[in-house]
Amino acid sequence: MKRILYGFFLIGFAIGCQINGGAQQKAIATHPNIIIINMDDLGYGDVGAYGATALQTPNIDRLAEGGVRFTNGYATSATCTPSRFALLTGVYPWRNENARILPGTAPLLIDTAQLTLPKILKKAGYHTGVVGKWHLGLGAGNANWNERITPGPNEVGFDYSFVMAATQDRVPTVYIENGSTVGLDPEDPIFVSYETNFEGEPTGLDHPELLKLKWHHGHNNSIVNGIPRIGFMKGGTAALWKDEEMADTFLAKAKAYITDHKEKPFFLYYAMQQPHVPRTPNPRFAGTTGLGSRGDAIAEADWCVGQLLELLEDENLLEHTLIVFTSDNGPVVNDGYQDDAVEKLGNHTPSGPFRGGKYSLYEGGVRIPFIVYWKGTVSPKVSDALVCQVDLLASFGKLTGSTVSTGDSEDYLDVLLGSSNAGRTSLILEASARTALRHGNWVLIPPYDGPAVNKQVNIELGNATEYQLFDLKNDPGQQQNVAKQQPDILEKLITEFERIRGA
Ligand code: NG6
Ligand code: CA
Repeated sequence: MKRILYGFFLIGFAIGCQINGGAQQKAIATHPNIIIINMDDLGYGDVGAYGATALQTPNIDRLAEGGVRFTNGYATSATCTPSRFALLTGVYPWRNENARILPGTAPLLIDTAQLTLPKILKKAGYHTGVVGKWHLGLGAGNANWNERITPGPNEVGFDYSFVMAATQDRVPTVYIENGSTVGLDPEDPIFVSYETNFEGEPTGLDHPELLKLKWHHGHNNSIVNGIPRIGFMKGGTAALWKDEEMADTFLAKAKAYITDHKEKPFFLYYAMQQPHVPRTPNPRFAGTTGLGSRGDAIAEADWCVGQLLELLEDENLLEHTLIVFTSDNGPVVNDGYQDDAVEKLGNHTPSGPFRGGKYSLYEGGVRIPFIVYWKGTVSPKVSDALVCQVDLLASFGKLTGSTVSTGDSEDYLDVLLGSSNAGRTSLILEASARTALRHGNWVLIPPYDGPAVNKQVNIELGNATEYQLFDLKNDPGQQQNVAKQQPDILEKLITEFERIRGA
């Protein structure tokens, strides 16, 4: 009831309408709760609704079957930090040269003066929270993890934050709640460095006998919970996270956030850590899929999604909550640990029909699951409209009554809600600072130096000495470069690419 009254408040004061019988409906229609579930390295082909058969994802499928399932949904980038930067700021990541995979010691990437999605929603009366993977830098650089770490999520629009600083494979391996390390014993301070080890501390390189998970490439610095990480860390024993409990921990925080803020419109950015490495599914899920730890981590994540939906249902919030389900970038099977994901992959194809994966400029890097679910408001359908996470800012701005423009983020609310198919015509794609253009059904990849394949992860990166042009309509797997056969289209796309890139 309070929620509805609050809705009246918003309609009455923020929009200036008369309060009348229709206002209740209107309040919910313009100010639903918003949850963005952003998975980490989940591929297009990892979800049942997107064609996976070797792996079951019944809860994500439930969202897909009851909502708009986009087949042309994109992250802006094939890696995490830039992708998340764009999702939260509505700005293309290649405009910010620091938007690269960040170490745990990096300063906050988002300027505190910058417009962000949570800031827009806050202004519209929302309570805003982030739970999960941050990976957008914290503090002013080389943060002191034993004091309040600022600026961070709470300074760029989130009222509440419970995050890991970077990635599960990077130090510091602790949770940070509203800027403070959770469970820290002041007598046992944390020290972090990405340059040098701390005297006497074992590393994955020197002490393989201490490892429960072996490294394959990189990931041979400090050992935490028997897992070798990227970066060096010492101390903070009581605060260290337990990897196998991470999913439960984030889920509990996400659920508590919802329960605590259900009386008011809320925005929850639930940034799940699966199936990024190290894949540490809870023992309840280990071994359940036959696909090894990567599959088991996805099964665990799917269960978390189910738990969240159950809570929303129990709280009678499902019809008042718009849910976006997506992933920050495409999939990778071997991302640096010997974790059986390669050996047990079988016929499963994490990138679905697409070429490449994480780190790649090919579709596998950036084409990701993208579902919009809003029970009772959004009608189920499959949409082939071109949509991108960079547009969530302007679109949700529109939904909640503000007209916002960052230059890059455009309002596609009608498309996201399934009432229009007129998605983007052009979109710049990024992978490790290289960019490409999707325009209509065409993809243009300019020539880039560098290896064609990253052999460590076994992924084609999209680098070639000549322009590559693909017709996704006839060739979604990007097998035929038609740049030579289609000189007019090639020229048109080069012009469009340079126009947007400002070259
Ligand atoms: C890479 C890591 C990889 C992963 C990635 C970030 C090595 C060799 N590889 O540098 O394991 O952590 O960074 O992934 O260290 S992302 O999803 O956060 O972008
Ligand atoms: Ca990622």
